[in-house]
Amino acid sequence: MNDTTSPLDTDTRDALQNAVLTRFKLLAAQQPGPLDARAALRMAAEACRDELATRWANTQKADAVRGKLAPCRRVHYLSMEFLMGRALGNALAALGIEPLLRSIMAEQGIEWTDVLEGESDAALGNGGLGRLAACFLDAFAELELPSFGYGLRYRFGMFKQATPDGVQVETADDWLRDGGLWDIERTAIEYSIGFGGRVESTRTSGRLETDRSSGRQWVPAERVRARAFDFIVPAHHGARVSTLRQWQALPAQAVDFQAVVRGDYAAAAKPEWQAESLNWVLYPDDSHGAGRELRLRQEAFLVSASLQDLLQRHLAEFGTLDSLGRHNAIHLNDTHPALAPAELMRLLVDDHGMKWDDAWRITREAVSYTNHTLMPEALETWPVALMESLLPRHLEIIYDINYRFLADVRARFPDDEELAKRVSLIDESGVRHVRMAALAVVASHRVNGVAALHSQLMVDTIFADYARLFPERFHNVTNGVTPRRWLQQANPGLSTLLDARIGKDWRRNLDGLKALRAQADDPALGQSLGLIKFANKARLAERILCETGIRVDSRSLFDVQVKRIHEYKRQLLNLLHVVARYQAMLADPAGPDGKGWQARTVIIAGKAASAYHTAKQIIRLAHDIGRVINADERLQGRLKLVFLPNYGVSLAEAIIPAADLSEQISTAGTEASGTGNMKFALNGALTIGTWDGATIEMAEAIGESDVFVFGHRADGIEKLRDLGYLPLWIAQQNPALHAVLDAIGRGVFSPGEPTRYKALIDDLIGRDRYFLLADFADYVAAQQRVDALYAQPARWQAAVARNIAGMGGFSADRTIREYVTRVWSADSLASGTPHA
Ligand code: 26Q
Repeated sequence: MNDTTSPLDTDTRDALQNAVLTRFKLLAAQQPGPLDARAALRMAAEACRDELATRWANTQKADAVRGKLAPCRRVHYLSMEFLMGRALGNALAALGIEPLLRSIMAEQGIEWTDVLEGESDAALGNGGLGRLAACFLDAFAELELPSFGYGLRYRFGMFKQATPDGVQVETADDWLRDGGLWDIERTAIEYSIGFGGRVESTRTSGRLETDRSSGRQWVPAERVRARAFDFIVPAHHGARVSTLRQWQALPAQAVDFQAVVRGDYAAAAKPEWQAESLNWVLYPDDSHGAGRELRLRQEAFLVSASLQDLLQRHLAEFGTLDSLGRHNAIHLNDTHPALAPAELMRLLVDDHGMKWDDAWRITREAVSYTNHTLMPEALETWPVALMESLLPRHLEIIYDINYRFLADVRARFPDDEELAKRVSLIDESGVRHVRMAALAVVASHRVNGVAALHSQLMVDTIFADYARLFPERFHNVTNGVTPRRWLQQANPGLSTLLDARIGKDWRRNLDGLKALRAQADDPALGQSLGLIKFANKARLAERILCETGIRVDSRSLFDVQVKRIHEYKRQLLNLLHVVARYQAMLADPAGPDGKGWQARTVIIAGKAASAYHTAKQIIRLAHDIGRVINADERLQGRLKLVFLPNYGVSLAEAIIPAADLSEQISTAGTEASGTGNMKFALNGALTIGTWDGATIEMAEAIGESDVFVFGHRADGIEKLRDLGYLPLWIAQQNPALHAVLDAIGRGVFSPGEPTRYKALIDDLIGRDRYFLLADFADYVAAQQRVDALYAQPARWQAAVARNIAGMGGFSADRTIREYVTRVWSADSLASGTPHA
């Protein structure tokens, strides 16, 4: 029995084991036929769920008492995305009953990995932002933070990706096909959500007709119900849990009974379809996705249901709304839930009769906002006309907030009308749009970026005007990842080694990893690290063979880039290097130092937004290059390129522990933080990367000499841009680069369609928006340093050990502690006077 993952005393654990066992036997007895892995999965989940539900009830009771005794803010993390992945392995580890389940399955003759891998990923997110939210829930539970994550229960999550002939094909992710395994339907927790309609004035002849102080009341044209489904997230070192409450839309009435009476069955069924279409599908982040009505409906639906839930809980606990801001934090995961302040104002002022100024103070106390991108085209805006038709009262409230805010700006800067224009919540430069980031900044008492550089650039660029107006609001909280999922569960081999070397406490106190640094030069440690990595690579190699038919050598250097496919992340730069290496290997088989070429397997995975043509071309190019290189016998298998389809949390758990080299090669200044970078280093991959996002802070913590840093820094990129960047000139100066571009552009890798990549290459030579060519030469040089170090296993492994040792600060637990002190604590309200 592994006693590291659960601190339960023996009696409690025995009781839990007995309960699970009894439940399991009961379920097994109800099975009609012999048990298969799928049925076993359901039974295992159900057996865990009972215990989780008990812990949930206990947690809620404790939080209600705690809220009354010592005011401690309850955190409400609003996010359109939670990328939870699979839950069974995590639940069993947290409850400390994995060995028990394993032995039950063995008795039943069921393969344990079949059970685990039979579970679908809950892929209700695009990428980093959604996975961060999931890591945060894990930390909420672990740190015993009174909290709720609020999201949508999408019927279809992130699409499944197949790549026949290298072309991305998207199919529906029908993850609820067999019903939810984990979530608990709360039939009693429902709220009514309105859309459309009009706003009525409740004043007649200048007098209040009702006691509502706004004198305004929204009369929606449509209503749907939001029903709560709770997904319970266990702590690994305690009996507390955190909650992910996901809303499911239901028709206001199950059927339109009047239509049934008329015999119009088509009309009778229609409302159902309309309501359920609300949380039908997760929108892909194509960074140009604004303006879609269904998306705006989804955002409003999430926000309204979550805030109604919060209000009713607060009222039940305290009986008054005055203290709402002191006791509740409402956190906006990017601008996607940025309607929250408008909706909270509406609920407080229109529905609860509060005065505007009181409601605004409470709103500002409660709300905080994290920004995850600097890319101007990714900043959310909504056409005023769309908002007016769908959310007329919210638009009015946004106008009112803006009116007061701009009056204040004009009072402080009377001669600067341009400033007022720039900071206005309404963009009037063309068709009028609501600027969601502006709303989020103005309504929050704290705004933060997700890594030091990003937070700095945020106040220097997109939010410069707001930072001048409200300097005290802006902070940095660098991202982190949960070591429970990303080390303990994903890499049992390394976990066991760490336990033996530095003890078991790193799971809850990742800082403890630094003790490994003193042992970095121990040859025995290096050897163990190498063996564990080799075993992980061998497992991945099998999977690669199985899924792609490509045979790779587990002794080769595994060079990995896995993340969403986006131009700024520069998967194309990676491909340019692969082709350069290919050409160099053919031209000079002896290698740069005459000792032959280091064998490499380059692995790429990631999804492209379905409407993002260039990203899809990059995926296709990876396949085309791979097809040529992998079949070229002159290389004797010393270079392979693999694109693994359908990247997601579970695939990440298999790939990351098997990586030798982690590619973090975004254009400096574009990747807000990155969190994959952290998972790789934690699992003993060395990083080749630009001076960008959290990679900078990782390099500082690890020691720059143990990270392969290359390329222009953010200020250098800025300078290039200002000077008038000429990519063509760079291509002409560098014969190797020229040959690479020429080969791809002429169709060497796409002989059946030689012009397939002409536009891609023309764009690189003509514009190169992400400065690939500017960083190419330095990237290739850094790759040579990688080869040279890998050829010296003892030195490589010592660097691996120092990398792991340096990662203690990148736990989501540290991140959440910082949010608590800087953003969510009652104290954070004291510093920085609420302004508008
Ligand atoms: C917006 C409007 C309409 C439809 C979709 C969207 C949309 C959806 C998702 C826009 C953006 C996203 C996701 C962004 C994201 O994942 N950002 C990443 O956040 C991570 C966590 O902070 C960072 O580590 C990454 O650097 C950042 O890219």
